[in-house]
Amino acid sequence: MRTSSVFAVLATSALAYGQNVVKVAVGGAGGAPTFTPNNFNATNGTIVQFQFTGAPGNHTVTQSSLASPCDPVAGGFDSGWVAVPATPALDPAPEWNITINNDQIPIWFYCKQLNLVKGPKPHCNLGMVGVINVGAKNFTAFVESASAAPSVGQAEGGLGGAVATATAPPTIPSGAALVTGAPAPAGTGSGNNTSSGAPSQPTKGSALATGVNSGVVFLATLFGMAVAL
Ligand SMILES: *[C@@H]1O[C@H](CO)[C@@H](O)[C@H](O)[C@H]1NC(C)=O
Ligand SMILES: *[C@@H]1O[C@H](CO)[C@@H](O)[C@H](O)[C@H]1NC(C)=O
Ligand SMILES: *[C@@H]1O[C@H](CO)[C@@H](O)[C@H](O)[C@H]1NC(C)=O
Ligand SMILES: *[C@@H]1O[C@H](CO)[C@@H](O)[C@H](O)[C@H]1NC(C)=O
Ligand SMILES: *[C@@H]1O[C@H](CO)[C@@H](O)[C@H](O)[C@H]1NC(C)=O
Ligand SMILES: *[C@@H]1O[C@H](CO)[C@@H](O)[C@H](O)[C@H]1NC(C)=O
Ligand SMILES: *[C@@H]1O[C@H](CO)[C@@H](O)[C@H](O)[C@H]1NC(C)=O
Ligand SMILES: [Cu+2]
Repeated sequence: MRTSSVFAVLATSALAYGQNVVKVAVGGAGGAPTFTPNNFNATNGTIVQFQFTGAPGNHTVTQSSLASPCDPVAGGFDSGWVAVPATPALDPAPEWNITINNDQIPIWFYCKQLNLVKGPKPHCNLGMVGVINVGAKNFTAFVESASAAPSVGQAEGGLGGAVATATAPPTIPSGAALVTGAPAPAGTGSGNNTSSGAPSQPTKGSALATGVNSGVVFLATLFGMAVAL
């Protein structure tokens, strides 16, 4: 009784502070080309917290489209390259948050990696793709279409647009590397097309400056609240 009321309070305060969060692991053990989970729903205001925990890993989170699963979509988000060594394990892992701005439109994404960390093909062909808010569309068909894509688009995107946006590039703790392409600023263009913003150069310093952030802090905060209650 007491326990459940504590959790009810936690859930309520998390929502009150707009901290509806979905964590997605980018990359799997041994370089596996995966997003976990890769098909989920997230309402407006939800933070999708991409955690680059796969080691070794060298991946991107890049918005695409149902029509072209392995190509960046105009005005879409793009984390840029985040490389994680096999060892030592990074704690916290590199991390990138995007906020859902429109939960009525499916948000498709893929990894741009062509190099064969694992497996015989680029990661998008191997199923390193995902969707947020699939609605009536068919994720299995999207994965099949990605596996057959003849090429994997490498253009650099930015922080995103009207359907989902980041406010900063990924955080890069010591030991990891943001190789290229800190995302461009979110465009100020109309609608959801923000592709007029030119991709910016790497801003490794600013990424490092905020590198201590992680979901661990969020969990620790909740834990502290639970203890306090
Ligand atoms: C990560 O992959 C990108 C694209 O293939 C490449 O340019 C970069 O050198 C790689 N970084 C590391 C540390 O392997
Ligand atoms: C989420 O935001 C979008 C864009 O403002 C809006 O069209 C949509 O109705 C909102 N979703 C809900 C469930 O209110
Ligand atoms: C997401 O919502 C759709 C309906 O819009 C539903 O069919 C699907 O099962 C939901 N996915 C998950 C993982 O709950
Ligand atoms: C989704 O796509 C898969 C692969 O093309 C297909 O086998 C399946 O029947 C489709 N499901 C629906 C509900 O259309
Ligand atoms: C942009 O919005 C249109 C409809 O308003 C939608 O069909 C399209 O998928 C959106 N593009 C992105 C990248 O979200
Ligand atoms: C987005 O805007 C750019 C530049 O104005 C344009 O070239 C491109 O076709 C637009 N894309 C979409 C999907 O509207
Ligand atoms: C991502 O969002 C979560 C939840 O609000 C927060 O705890 C975390 O610090 C954020 N991470 C970054 C890198 O901003
Ligand atoms: Cu990848």
